[in-house]
Amino acid sequence: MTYILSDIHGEYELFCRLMEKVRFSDGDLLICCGDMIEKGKHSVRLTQLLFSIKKTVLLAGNHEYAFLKYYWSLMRETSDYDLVLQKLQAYLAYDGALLDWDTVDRMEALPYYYETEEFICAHAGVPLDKERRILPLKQASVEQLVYDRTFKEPDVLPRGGKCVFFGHTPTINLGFEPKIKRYLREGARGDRVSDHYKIHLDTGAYHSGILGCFRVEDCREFYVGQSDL
Ligand SMILES: [Mn+2]
Repeated sequence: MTYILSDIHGEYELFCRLMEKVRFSDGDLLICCGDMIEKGKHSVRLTQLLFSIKKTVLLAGNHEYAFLKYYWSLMRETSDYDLVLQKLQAYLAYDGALLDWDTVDRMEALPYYYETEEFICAHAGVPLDKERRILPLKQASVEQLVYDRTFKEPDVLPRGGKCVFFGHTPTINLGFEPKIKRYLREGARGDRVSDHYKIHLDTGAYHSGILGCFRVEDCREFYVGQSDL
């Protein structure tokens, strides 16, 4: 099975409970659409756990990107690598001391989008042309993929057959429940990914205490937190 989620933001316990709830196992694929770190306390512990899972597609969000920009700026300033690591550990505050070079290297290698025949994943969304067709992702800037706040708007529905999974803004900020928000195509039932224009994944785990994921094969949603809704 394939499970997609986003914006875990250091909420290690919630993430573990969610994986238990779906009985996640080695044959399953986990896709995380970015923002694993910051806000919650366990940025590094969570990131290292995600890196240890057998089958994953982990994308960078704006928080990983900001961390990497800080890292690159330090590397331009000094060749004292011990100092660089110390500063990066301080940047991730609460559990930053756990940060090692392997984790930094793996964060630097994170992609910014993921595309299949059926769907696209990107942290903030995808760039669209005036007719709302999805522009080639290879040409998109990192800033567009991790920061753009227009894609979340309910009236921004991408044309074409692919569903777009994204996060970045908690769904509660748009006046919805702290759950995954689906945008169904006209007349579609919603039991296939292709029935959706886009699926907004950010349950605002850090603020709401609720973390959800979406299962691709049967389009079921799973939640932990607030008595699991
Ligand atoms: Mn974000």
